[in-house]
Amino acid sequence: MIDILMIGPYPEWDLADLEARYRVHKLWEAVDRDGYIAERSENVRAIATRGELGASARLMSKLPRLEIVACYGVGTDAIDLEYARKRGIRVTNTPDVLTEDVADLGIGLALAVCREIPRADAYVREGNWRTSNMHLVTRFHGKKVGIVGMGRVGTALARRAVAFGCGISYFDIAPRTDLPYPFVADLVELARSSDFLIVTLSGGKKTKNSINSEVLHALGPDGFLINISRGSTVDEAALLEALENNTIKGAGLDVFCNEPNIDQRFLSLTNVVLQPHHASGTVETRKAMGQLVRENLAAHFSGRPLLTPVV
Ligand code: 8YV
Repeated sequence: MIDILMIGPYPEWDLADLEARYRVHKLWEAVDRDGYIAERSENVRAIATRGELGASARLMSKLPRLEIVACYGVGTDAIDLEYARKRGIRVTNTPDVLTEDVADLGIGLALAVCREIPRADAYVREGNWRTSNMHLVTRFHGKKVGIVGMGRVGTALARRAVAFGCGISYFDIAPRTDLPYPFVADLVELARSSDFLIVTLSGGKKTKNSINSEVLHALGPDGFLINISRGSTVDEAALLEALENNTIKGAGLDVFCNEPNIDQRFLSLTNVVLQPHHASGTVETRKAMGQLVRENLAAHFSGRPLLTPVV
C-alpha cells in the first residue's frame, strides 16, 4: 500500500475512500508532529492537504520519497511551489468545482452586511421587534461593484452582480479582452468608484496587503468590503481600524490572517459579518473537491496524466 500523509481532516466519505486505497497517516492527530513525520518519512509518497494548510518546503524536505502534493482547494499559496518544482514533486488543486459556491458566498456576504441580516435576526430573537422598528439599512441591487481579481470566481461574481442590476468594474494584473466590464488599473481608483469592493485575488506574496489603508479610505464611509480570497490580501490592521472608525461602512469576511485564531477585535464589531473560511463549504462542492483529490492521486500512481496539475 502507498503511504499518504494527510495534513488536515477531510469529510468522512473522502477519508473512508482514501483509507481503502492507501495507508493514511493523519498528521492533525499527532501530538509530536516532528516525531510523527520522522517515523514515517521514509515511506510517505503523497501529501493530501487543504488550501489553507498547504505544504511548506520544511515539511516536504523531510519526505525524501514524496512524489505528489494533492490540495483539497484551488488556492496553492500555502504550498511551496518553487520547492516542489525543484524537486520534481507534482502538485494538484481543485479548480472549477468550487467557483460557483464561492461566488454565491460573495453575494451572500454583500447582502448579509448591507441588509444587516445577522443583526436583524438577533433583533427578532431578542424580542426588540415588539417595542421598536429596526433601523433602516442599505440596499445592494443597482450599486457599483468593484471586483478585485477577475479570475474564475471574479467572473462568476460579476455574472451574479449583473443580475442584481449592479454596475461592474474590476482590477487585475491585465485587462480581460473577453469581458464587457471596464478595467481599472489602479486599486485606489476602483475603490473610490465602488460601493462594494469584492476581493477574489489569489493569495501569496504578490497580492499581500493589496487592500491597504489608502484603498479603504478611497472606498469611504458608505462603502463595503467583501473578502472571499485569502486573509493575506487585506492589511488586517488597517481594516480593523477602518471598521472601528467607520472609515468604511462594513465588511463581509470569509478569510482572515490567523485562521482559526482570528483577531478578537472583529468579535465586538457590529458592522462586520464573519464566516469560518467556508465559501466552498457545501456538501455538493466538498464532494466534488474530494473526488478530484482522489482522482489526481489515482492518476499519478497509475501513471496517467493528472486531471488538474499545478506543478
Ligand atoms: C479550502 C480554499 O481549501 O479552495 C481554496 O483555496 O481556501 C478552500 O476551498 C477549503 O476550506 C478546504 O480546506
